[in-house]
Amino acid sequence: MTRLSNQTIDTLPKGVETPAYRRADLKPGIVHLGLGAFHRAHQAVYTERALAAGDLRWGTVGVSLRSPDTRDALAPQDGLYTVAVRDGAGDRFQVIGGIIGQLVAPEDPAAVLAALAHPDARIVSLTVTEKGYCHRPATGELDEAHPDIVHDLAHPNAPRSAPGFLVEAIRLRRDAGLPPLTVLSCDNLPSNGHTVAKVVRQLATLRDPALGAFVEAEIAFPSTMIDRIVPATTDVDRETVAAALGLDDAWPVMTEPFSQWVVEDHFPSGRPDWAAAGVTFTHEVGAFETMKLRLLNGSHSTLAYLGYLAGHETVSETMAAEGFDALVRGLMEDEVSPTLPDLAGFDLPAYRDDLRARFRNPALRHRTWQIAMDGSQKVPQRLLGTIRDRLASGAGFDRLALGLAGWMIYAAGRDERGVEIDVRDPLAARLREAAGGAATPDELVAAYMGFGEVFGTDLPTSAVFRDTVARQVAALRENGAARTVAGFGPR
Ligand code: CS2
Repeated sequence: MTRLSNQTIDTLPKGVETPAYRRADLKPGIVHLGLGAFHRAHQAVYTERALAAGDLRWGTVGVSLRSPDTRDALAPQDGLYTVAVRDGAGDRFQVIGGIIGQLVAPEDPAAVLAALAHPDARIVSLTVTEKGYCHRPATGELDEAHPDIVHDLAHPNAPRSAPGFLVEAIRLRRDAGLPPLTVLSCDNLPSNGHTVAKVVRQLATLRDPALGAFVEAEIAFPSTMIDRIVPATTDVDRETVAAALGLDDAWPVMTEPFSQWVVEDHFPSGRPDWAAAGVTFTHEVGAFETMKLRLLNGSHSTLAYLGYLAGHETVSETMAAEGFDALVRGLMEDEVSPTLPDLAGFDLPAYRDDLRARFRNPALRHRTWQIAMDGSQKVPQRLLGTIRDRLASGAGFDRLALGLAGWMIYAAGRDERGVEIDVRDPLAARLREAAGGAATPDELVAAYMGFGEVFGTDLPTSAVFRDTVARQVAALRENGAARTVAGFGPR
């Protein structure tokens, strides 16, 4: 079948939305690090609406920091790709035109730096996942021993890490007298703007204290809350899109109708009119971030680990299994919501109900294994922060502890049938080794307490924390995830 491209886009069926502007006129105002599915289903869609409104300064040059796969898929399509929005009412398709370049950093770091130092560039945004910031999850500090940071300090002009590219780009633009870039993190991190600011400032200072001072004084790092569920694309998805378009798209992205982007409005060098595209600008981003990370992502990780161990492949399948919806409802209402900051006028019960409905969306095959990735980088902000607040108030946290216990058993590397789990995590080997010597639930919890980069120094010294989690580990080991969750009882 013919490939989607500039030459074939005019053959698309009427019902497929296409770029409402002349692509050749786009300027490279945005450089995005981490050209993955989430960015292409989220920020790129908001930016597409801003481009359609006529402001063509905001084309995006996409950068892959690791793999050439996205570039190999999109380059033959002139950067065009399909967003497929799906729910019980069927699929709706939009072809996005705002990605005007696709770079692969390991192949040509100089090309990435040239895009970041381009006179038209004003924003560098990131979706590099939690592990892409080379930080210590428990504290947010730069991990100076991280192999990529060690490399970037030795080879600052040919960086590998996101912080390395950001620091070198800031230096190049400063020395060329160009307007400073706004650095816009779009990853699921608490106070993501402050997190990326801290690692960039620390790395810049290690290179040159004057550069660190320049970052402090001149670079804006607005925080954001991002939300859209975007499962990994499968070959069946590609067939579905090809049948709808009548053209092959090597890497469409599949997503839900819901989308939300809450952004701190701090863009000294300008930004697209994202507000007209549906983005919420507020100074209360932190409250939205905490709410979303703890309610959505905390529940997601709980469903991922317990669902995987119970033998369920997807989130919707897990939600349909006995006890899981009640577990998530109780987690959200009884354990997480009391820890959330007050958001005046916000309908929290409705938000919780919407989250559970989104998890149940049968049209999205969101794999538990996909969400289970990088747990060591996720549980600090998704579960541990909430547990700390519950401990401080003397309140119970059995459901949170069950989700954490699920991760501990998952990360040990074997499922309930003794089959090895393909655990993807920067700390996977060390976690598996630590768990290997633990015979009892108490020993397993104690083994993980040695990971200060995940648990910090406070939780390992809390007997209430260790005992509560060990109790849930014991329940999972004795009864399995399915029976333990079912036995948790109604919310
Ligand atoms: C998921 C998130 O893979 C994961 O860890 O929990 O990608 C989740 O789908 C998004 O944060 C939803 O906004």
